[in-house]
Amino acid sequence: QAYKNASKHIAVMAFPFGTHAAPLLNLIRQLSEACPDAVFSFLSTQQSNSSTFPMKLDKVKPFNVRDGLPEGYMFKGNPHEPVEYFLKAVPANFTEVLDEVVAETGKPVDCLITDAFYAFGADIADELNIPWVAFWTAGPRALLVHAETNLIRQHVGNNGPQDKPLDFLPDFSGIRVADLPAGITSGDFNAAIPALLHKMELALPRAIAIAANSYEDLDNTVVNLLKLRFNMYLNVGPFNLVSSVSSATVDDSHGCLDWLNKHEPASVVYISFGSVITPPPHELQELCEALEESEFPFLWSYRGSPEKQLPQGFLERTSSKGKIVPWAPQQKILEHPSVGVFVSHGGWNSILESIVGGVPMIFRPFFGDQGLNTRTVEAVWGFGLGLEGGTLTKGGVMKALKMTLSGEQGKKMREKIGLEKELAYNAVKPNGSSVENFKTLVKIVCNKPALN
Ligand code: U2F
Repeated sequence: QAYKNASKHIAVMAFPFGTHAAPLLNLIRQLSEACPDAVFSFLSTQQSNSSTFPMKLDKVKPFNVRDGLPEGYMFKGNPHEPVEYFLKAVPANFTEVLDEVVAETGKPVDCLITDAFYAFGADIADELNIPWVAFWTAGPRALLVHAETNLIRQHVGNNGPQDKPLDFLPDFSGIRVADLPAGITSGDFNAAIPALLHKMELALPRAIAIAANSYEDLDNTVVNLLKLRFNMYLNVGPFNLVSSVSSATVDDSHGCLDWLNKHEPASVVYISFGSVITPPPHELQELCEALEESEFPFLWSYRGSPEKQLPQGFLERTSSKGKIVPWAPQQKILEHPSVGVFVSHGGWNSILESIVGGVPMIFRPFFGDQGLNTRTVEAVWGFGLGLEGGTLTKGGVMKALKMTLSGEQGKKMREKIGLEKELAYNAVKPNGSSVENFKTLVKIVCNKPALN
């Protein structure tokens, strides 16, 4: 029925790993509200759809595509493995389902929106003679280093000196070769993800627009470079502020917010390494020792089984100081006045949420954009710290906690991130930059002016 009455059919192809599909669905729900006569077919894997689709939506319909895993596949802990299998199945797994949807509904596709990772979006859109909109889920700086991979390789060569600053790019003098994602100047360029991102570099200039989960004032010099590079680069975030969707679904079944209510302002360490990573055992050991010895109260969203994986007796010994939960309402936690610092892996969504909460950060980056995000927050924006040596050590964590929670530097960071928070709020006010950019996106996708 939704298809029969719709004046437009928009196909959406999500990347079903990490926190990619959720912000894309978030954007699509906003678009659906702004274009009520359009129907959206949202294609992702079954596992991704079942965790991202909160409920049945009238005009946004999920469709499952093959995940490419061999029969009987058992996950053994390497998060890149399912991604590699999946990437062998694209784009056929998407196009076969899209063809079925079109055949069954009789509604040809008018516009294609994909995760920016999918260079094949450009080919599918060309074949169907429709516009392609790419959605970038990470920060502007990470997009720029992928867009400028060739230039960066020309300047630093392959496997060049790790401490060389990237000062040939505007506002990059604080960023070093070592901070770049693998596959730009080092690592295996032919591995699945670097190859995917290189294809993305070549295809993105063909997108009619790139929409991103950020806002104009965050990294403005870089944003301006992206605008010169692409047909249209539109910051339409941060979604954690724009969306009426995510804040409505706060699940605090573990009582984190009540627990935080019992603590002093800016005193608690919140820890989460996102949706993909669990740090290796020896680093967990060091982190636990640092928490135990420094005695700051902590709230830890822990992926895994803390009883088995954390040092013996740690849970009992820290039970009056710490709370460990399997999943937490992160945005609400970061907005709680008791939280003083966020220890994370440097995922983009976490950084945006920390900005909106006004909470300084400490990073242990693992892969992809995380090293670049860490260095950007530390050296360019000044409201967070990377750890000495880049990994979790007892001494390094204790020093960073002390600096951010009780030192002068922590105070300065809090002031700086407070200013950034204001800019984020300004972007989403009526007539704010993200709101205006969203209207432009609506015109492109729905081919008509946005409803106000
Ligand atoms: C990949 O990111 P991740 O999923 O590992 O990490 P984030 O971008 O920080 O997103 C984690 C999200 O999960 C939420 C949290 C964030 O929205 O609020 N969450 C929560 O609600 N409760 C919890 O207990 C724990 C987390 C990738 F690994 C990164 O490098 C990229 O930057 C990112 C975006 O492309 O995708």
